[in-house]
Amino acid sequence: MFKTKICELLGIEYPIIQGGMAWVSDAILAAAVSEAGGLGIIAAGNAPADWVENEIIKAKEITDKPFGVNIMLLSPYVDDVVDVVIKHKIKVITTGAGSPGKYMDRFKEIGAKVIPVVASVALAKRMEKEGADAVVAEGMESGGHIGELTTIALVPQVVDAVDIPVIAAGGIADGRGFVAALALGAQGVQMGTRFVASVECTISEAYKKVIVEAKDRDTVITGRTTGHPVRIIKNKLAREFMKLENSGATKEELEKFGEGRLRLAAREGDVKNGSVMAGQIAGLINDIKPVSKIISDIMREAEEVLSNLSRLGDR
Ligand code: TUI
Repeated sequence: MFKTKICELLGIEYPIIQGGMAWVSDAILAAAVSEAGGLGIIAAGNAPADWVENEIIKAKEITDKPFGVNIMLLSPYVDDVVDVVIKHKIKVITTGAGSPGKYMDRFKEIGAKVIPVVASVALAKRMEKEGADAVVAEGMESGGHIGELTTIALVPQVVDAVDIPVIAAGGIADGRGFVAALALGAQGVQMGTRFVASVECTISEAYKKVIVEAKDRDTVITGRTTGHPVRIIKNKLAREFMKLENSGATKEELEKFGEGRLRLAAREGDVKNGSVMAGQIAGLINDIKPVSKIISDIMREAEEVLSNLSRLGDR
């Protein structure tokens, strides 16, 4: 019922993509999402290339279905990570936190579908011109590094500006969000926070618990002064970071303070002193479910939403 151009482009059953989240999206999560009919994505984040290569090998052992790799363009290892995805002929490459322009030709040479994550119309248009196969239009409701626009404002503007398929991200975690994204003209959705609260996600149980317990206003944006605004859960680290930021700390001091904090929360379970990146939709997420159930629930809810909409005018 919800087969879209994105399903065709990526060879997947449902137009649901799992966001590439540093320290979260590993082979196990990505393979589970692909096995369930969506597109799983391994996130390179700031990890060295050999970690990425290992995860690619592991994912191939778990699933024969297509999966992708997300390249975080601010990573110090970005050039080596690009070499690894080329070597393994990864079928879908998404990028974040910058423009992948200079790598585009090499990605296209291996036949990869290239899907940059964009937060503006200008970058979406530039990506289309440079050969992108689709874009993820990511609103500022998302967790992690974000742009300025909300999903509901950004997505239709990107849809009107480009001819390639658009995938909506930011603030989506259920069938209502999924249908809303399609109503805005998107051909699919990318979700991050929803998949963090999954059985297969290998991060600390403490991190998942924070998301399940989060309420609507529990996230804040930190790092605006560094030029890299990041949405995280309001905790001790967030308060300390904001205090430092308000006291006029330099970009270098703030970066030093923030170093290693995501790993601390995601892998060591220190959700007080660590950075718990999550989207605003965390407040809607109240349970930890298997990935396959997350996807099947969304598809069932989406059908219900459509059928309710079609009866809106009835008396
Ligand atoms: O990349 C993300 N989300 C992320 S990356 C990340 S790791 C990190 N941690 C701390 C600081 C910085 C990164 C955690 N979450 N989402 C995709 C995304 N890309 N959102 C916004 C952008 C973006 C922003 C500016 C893309 C391009 C851009 O400018 C490029 C240009 O040349 O205009």
